[in-house]
Amino acid sequence: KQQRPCLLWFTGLSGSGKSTIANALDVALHQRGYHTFLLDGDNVRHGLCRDLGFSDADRVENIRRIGEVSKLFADAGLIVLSAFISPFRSDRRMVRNLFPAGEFIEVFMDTPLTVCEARDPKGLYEKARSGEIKDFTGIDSPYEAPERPEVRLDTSECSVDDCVDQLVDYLLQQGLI
Ligand code: GGZ
Repeated sequence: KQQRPCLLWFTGLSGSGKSTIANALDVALHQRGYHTFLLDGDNVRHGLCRDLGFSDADRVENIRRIGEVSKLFADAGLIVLSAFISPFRSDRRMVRNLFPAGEFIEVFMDTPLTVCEARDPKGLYEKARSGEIKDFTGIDSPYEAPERPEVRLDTSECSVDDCVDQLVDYLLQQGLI
């Protein structure tokens, strides 16, 4: 099946739905016969980036490495899905600049902090509020929202299936699939 390599870059707070939507899109694209690769905290922070923590400098290096690896997978012809908080605009711009125009798709998971915090699937927000975890994004570490993302999704308003449909439609419209 014809596809153009590209990078879908999911950015947003912890609990905003990045991994959930990226995983669901990955499945949907596979079912349609496309070749994809998904990068998220589960397969990166335990391996390639296991020496990195959550200081500003470590997050910068985390995103730099993930951007370069994403580029390698795209060069291999794949549709790459990368889901990381990536809180800094300058780092996301750096990754964008690795790609030809139109082949970097910034997907802003714009789920409100209040909703992310209420979900708190791993209890991390509670720990951040109590001071047990320091430098937690949205609590005591910044998140710089994208100004002009290609796609904006709010999982407090939109079901997983609707979010996936929006992304598939975007890829079709752009002629990437
Ligand atoms: C933010 C943290 C932190 C701190 C641990 N701040 O919801 P999760 O648990 O499963 O996903 C979060 C993940 C964030 O890693 P990223 O590589 O995406 O971050 S970044 O792009 O900023 O480099 C969260 C967990 O790690 N986690 N401590 N202090 N998230």
